[in-house]
Amino acid sequence: MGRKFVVGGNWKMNGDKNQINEIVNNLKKGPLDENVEVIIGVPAVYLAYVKSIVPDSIAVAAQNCWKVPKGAFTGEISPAMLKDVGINWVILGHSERRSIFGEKDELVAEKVAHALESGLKVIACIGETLEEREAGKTEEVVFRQTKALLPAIGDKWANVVLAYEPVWAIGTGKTASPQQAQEVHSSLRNWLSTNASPDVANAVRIQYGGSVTAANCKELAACSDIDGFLVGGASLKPEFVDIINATN
Ligand code: G2H
Repeated sequence: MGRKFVVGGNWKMNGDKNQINEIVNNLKKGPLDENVEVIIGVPAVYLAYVKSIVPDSIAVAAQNCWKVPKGAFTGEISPAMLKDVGINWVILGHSERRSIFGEKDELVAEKVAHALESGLKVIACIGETLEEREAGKTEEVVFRQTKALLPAIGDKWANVVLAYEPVWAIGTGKTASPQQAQEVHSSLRNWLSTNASPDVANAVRIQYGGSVTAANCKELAACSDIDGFLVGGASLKPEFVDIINATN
């Protein structure tokens, strides 16, 4: 199938210069599997600093951006600004943006569209809450969130990674079992085959996110439709190297 494994770190609102130096030194020490694409999602204020100290083989991502190039949007940053400081990736639609900051599917789609138009690559996050899962609505929610992205992505699927992150597994220590994750990834791929195209479904990389650790990553990585991880808490720790190397 040839989908390159892709592991993202999402530091969220964590880290200071000392900790960042430690994390980056640890990544430099590795060794990291050269066949894995690595992207670290960094708080906005540290993006340029991190970019200046990581090897080029590690991409740096913003954790959010706004939907127009510039203007009176106090506190926001644009894809053009990210590109200007050498940042080529952005994480959009993370469940914390959706639940804490009220981002709806439509806004996430607008951000994704503008980020892609501006030449950024996007990790687009989707996933259901515990309530939705227990109500049997996992697929309905994940398909709805993805459907909103289709016109935003258009023909730019090569610049998109999807991250399936069941909200009940985020930062809770509860990981989706490999079977649970594989089931959603596989049905999402089938849905994409019908609603985007078979080529898109076959080529798009779908990361799993939600309490991924060195202890559970290998089993998850062995699932045929899991093409990488988006890692929160563990991306701040030395075990992130083991997660990057999960397919070895
Ligand atoms: C999900 C994940 C990173 P964690 O939010 O995107 O966080 O691994 O801490 O559950």
